[in-house]
Amino acid sequence: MTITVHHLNNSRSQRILWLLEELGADYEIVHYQRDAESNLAPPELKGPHPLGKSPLIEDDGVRVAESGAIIQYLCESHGGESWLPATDTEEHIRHLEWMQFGESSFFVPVMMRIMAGRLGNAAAPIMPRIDEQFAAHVAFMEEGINDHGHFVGSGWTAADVMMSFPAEIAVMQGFAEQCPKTVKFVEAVHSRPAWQRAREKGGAYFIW
Ligand SMILES: N[C@@H](CCC(=O)N[C@@H](CS)C(=O)NCC(=O)O)C(=O)O
Repeated sequence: MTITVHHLNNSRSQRILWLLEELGADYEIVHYQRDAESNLAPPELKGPHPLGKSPLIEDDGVRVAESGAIIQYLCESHGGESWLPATDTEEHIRHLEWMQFGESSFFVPVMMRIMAGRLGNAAAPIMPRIDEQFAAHVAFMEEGINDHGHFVGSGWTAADVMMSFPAEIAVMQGFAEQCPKTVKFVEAVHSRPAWQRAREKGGAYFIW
C-alpha cells in the first residue's frame, strides 16, 4: 500500500520524506506551495488537516498528523524498528525526551521570536528574554549531541530525524560558530543519500 504524504514546500515535512527514503517505503507526495507573500500554507491543506498544517500522512486509511507521531508510526509500521532504541533501556528514555523536545520546548522561543519580530519596536521589552531562551535551547541541543554525532546511542535513530529540523534552524539562524557539533550533525544528515533523494523529491528547502 502506498503512503501519501501531504507535503508543504520548505517545511519540517522534509524530514518525513527523508525517513521514508531511509526506510525504502513506497510513498507518493501531494505537494502544497507556501504563499509567496505570507509564507502560509495554501487553504487546500485544510482539506486533509483541519489546521492546514504539514506534515500529514495517510496509510491504508490511517491518517497521522504531528511530525513526532508520524516518525514513530513509520518506524513501528514500516520496518524502522532499528531506528528506535529498545524500550527497556536508558537510551529509550533519552530518545523519548528528544522526540518531544524537537517539537515542543524548542519551538516555544522559535515561534515567539517569529511572532514578536513582526511587532518591531513594540516587542523590544520582551525580545531579550526570547533571544536568551532561544540561545539556551540551541545550546542545550548542542550539548545533547554525543561523541558519535547523534542524539542517542552510536547510530541513527528516530530522534536524529526529529532533531534534524531544529538543528537546521539553529544553523540558519546564525548559531553555526557557537554550535560546531550541530553543524556537523546537519552536514551528516545532508550527506545521506536518502536525504538527498528526499530533497530532490520535496522541492525547495531553505538554503539547502
Ligand atoms: N507540531 C506540528 C507542526 C506543524 C506545522 O506547524 N507545520 C508547518 C510547516 S513547517 C505548517 O504547516 N505551516 C503552515 C501554516 O501554518 O500556514 C508537527 O510537527 O507536525
